[in-house]
Amino acid sequence: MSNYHIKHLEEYFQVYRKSVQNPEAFWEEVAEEHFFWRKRWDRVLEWDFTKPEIKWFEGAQLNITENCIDRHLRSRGNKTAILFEPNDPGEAAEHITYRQLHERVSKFANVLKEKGIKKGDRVIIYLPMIPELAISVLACARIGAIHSVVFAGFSSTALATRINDCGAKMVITSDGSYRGNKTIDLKGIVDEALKQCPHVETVLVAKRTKEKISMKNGRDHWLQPLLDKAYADCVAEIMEAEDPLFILYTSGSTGRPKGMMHTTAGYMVYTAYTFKNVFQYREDDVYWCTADIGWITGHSYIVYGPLANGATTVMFEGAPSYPDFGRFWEIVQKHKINQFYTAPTAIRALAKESLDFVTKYDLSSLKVLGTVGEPINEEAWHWYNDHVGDKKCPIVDTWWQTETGGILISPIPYSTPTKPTYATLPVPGVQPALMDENGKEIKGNQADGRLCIKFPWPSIARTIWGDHQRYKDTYFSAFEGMYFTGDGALRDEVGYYRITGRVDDVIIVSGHNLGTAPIEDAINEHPAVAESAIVGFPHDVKGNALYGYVILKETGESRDRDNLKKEINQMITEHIGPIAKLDKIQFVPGLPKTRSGKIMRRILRKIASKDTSNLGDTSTLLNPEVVEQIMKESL
Ligand code: 7RM
Repeated sequence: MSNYHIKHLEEYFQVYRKSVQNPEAFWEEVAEEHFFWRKRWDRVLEWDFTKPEIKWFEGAQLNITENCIDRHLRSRGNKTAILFEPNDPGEAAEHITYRQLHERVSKFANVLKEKGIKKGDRVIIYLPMIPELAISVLACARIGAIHSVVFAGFSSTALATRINDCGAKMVITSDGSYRGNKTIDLKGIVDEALKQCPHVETVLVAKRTKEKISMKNGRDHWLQPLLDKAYADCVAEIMEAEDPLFILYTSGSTGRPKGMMHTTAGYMVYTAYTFKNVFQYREDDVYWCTADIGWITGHSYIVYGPLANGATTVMFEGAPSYPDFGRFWEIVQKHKINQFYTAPTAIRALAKESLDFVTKYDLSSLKVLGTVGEPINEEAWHWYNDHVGDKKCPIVDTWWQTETGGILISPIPYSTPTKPTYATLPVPGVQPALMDENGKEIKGNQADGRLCIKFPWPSIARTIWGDHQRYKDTYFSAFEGMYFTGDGALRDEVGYYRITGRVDDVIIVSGHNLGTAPIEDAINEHPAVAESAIVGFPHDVKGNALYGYVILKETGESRDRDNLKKEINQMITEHIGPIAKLDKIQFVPGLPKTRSGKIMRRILRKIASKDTSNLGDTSTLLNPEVVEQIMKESL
């Protein structure tokens, strides 16, 4: 029996038991057998959740790109590593073999070096889903630079905040991007952002749309001519196990985004291990995750996890609705996809369209279907199972977070019997706990509480960049000695977990985590706005949509309301991005507040979801009369 590849349920239970009885021996065995180390570790694990401090494989030396690329060259040199499918179905797909990937990453790494990037420097990557995105990520890792990918749908303000927060010297971008029938001027967004970022010395620009853009002399360089001149070999920087690999920003419930910092060895071991088991990847399979590399799902399960296993991983530039709603299934047929991993919001959007878009294509290559990002509702689960998987493909409902680096709760296909809406059982090495309001663990099956993890797993984020105190406060202070996820969960009679959703002020819209605070900050910048509060309400495609309650200043009272609504959404688009736009905006005379001045979002949430039969205790409100009025005028 191998710990590395679970093939049936008894094996899962055996492996799981071993993994919690002796986590260090368990992960040591996985690390030993499946990776290439320049130097072996001295200690497998050192941890203290009260500080908090977590170190895996201390003393080990490695480079993650040697594990993702070089060590496959001999046996898989001509195998496709990255299969790029462009936005436009008329443009040819590109197969990048492991050998070609080695050359392209090496050249790119040499360009980074030539432009003065050294180990430990931060590099912001703001690119669409084109091969240069994965290649630049790997090129950073090759030389020990810390990459921070910013999703190319974010606005210039959001980009500038992230550039400044991590102190990046370089930005990698493209002239523009394609998505569906739209062309976006990415370089223009970067130029706007950089007005606020004096420390950026270099901008590398990949050519994609060939639109005319402006290049700033001395700062901006076209990528291709530099690559053409670069050496095709680049010795990998030797990294310590706990050296930072990347920073990825995620929204918090308050204020600034949190730069989650992941380190090298543990992240590599865990993403590789979970990729192999959760997707049951076999040598000649073609695996496709539809996420963008700008999110953690793309980092762990498009780039690092698959490549560490020598897999063929698909990168799709486009949208599920372009040129029509059959695009995903056309790609599945075209590339004979074996594992397909997407988000519930995409499934719901496609399920609303004619079934012909699905039945038109041959989906018989599919073996495993996955979902991630938010709870999947029963209807969407069945549609996915019946029409995409033809009832033959296990659905892996994978629960995890930017902070966890990899999948923590998920069925293992062909081992764990699935159950709609349940993420089911913890991955080996993961020890979940449900906590009650008093901070006590609820033992036994059949429980409902806040989801915590009791013991470190190798890919847990090690800190928030530049703010360790916030890391401690956010994740390790709510429940003593535990990592708190921010999610609520149920456990059924056999111990299966069902994630019920966020219990903090993060709202998941179409699978994107949005903190309420940054959106409110953006709205409040509008000159006519005095104060605002955002809540989520159920939406049949997006999962949640945003409902904004806005108090106008006296000067705003006379303004046309429809124009104001447009301007408010415009503010949000500029500060955060179009994904954070409000579906409904209600102008209110006041917001329900506690005596300590905290907005009672619970009440606003109920009004927004038209569930006002029982508003709960409003006696602690400073201004109970405002609730009546908000209810009367609600949308
Ligand atoms: C991977 C990712 C994290 C939050 C998390 C949950 C929610 C993710 C599921 C899920 C129910 C799932 N990272 N979430 N997966 N909820 N079932 N299978 O999405 O940092 O962007 O979001 O997403 O609330 O805390 S993330």
